[in-house]
Amino acid sequence: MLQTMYSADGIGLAAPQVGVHKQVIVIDCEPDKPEAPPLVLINPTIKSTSGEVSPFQEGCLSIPGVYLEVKRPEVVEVSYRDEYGRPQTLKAKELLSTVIQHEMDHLNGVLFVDRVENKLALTEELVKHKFSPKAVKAV
Ligand code: GNR
Ligand code: NI
Repeated sequence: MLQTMYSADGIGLAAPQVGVHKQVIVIDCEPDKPEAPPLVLINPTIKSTSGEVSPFQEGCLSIPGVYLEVKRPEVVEVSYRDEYGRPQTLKAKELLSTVIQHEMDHLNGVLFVDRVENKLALTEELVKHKFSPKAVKAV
């Protein structure tokens, strides 16, 4: 999964995106920094989220070229097991918080386009990137 994420120039990847039906996500928000190792989150659960939400321009390797604003809680606290099977918790904000929530959505079959509030912008962006009329109509 890390290889796939790095070769696709992604900063996160969820197992279902590569046909693996497991609760596993990998994240590396700073791929150019060797001192910041990638995160592996197994069976992640959200312990808490902040009341404050903030907008962030999101993209997804499963919907190439499409970038749209999504509002999500600013801070998220997650429990998970790392690649060694050790229980961990992590409190994230900013980009990491966004990516954790984006990846955890994938584990539940939710894509960021499902969370886009501006439906007009969504339709326009999907048409622009040649997604099928059926995919657009389902919006
Ligand atoms: O590479 C990715 N970048 C990104 C940018 C903003 C918000 C979320 C992401 S995740 C995405 C990789 C991906 O699709 N993971 O599921
Ligand atoms: Ni994605």
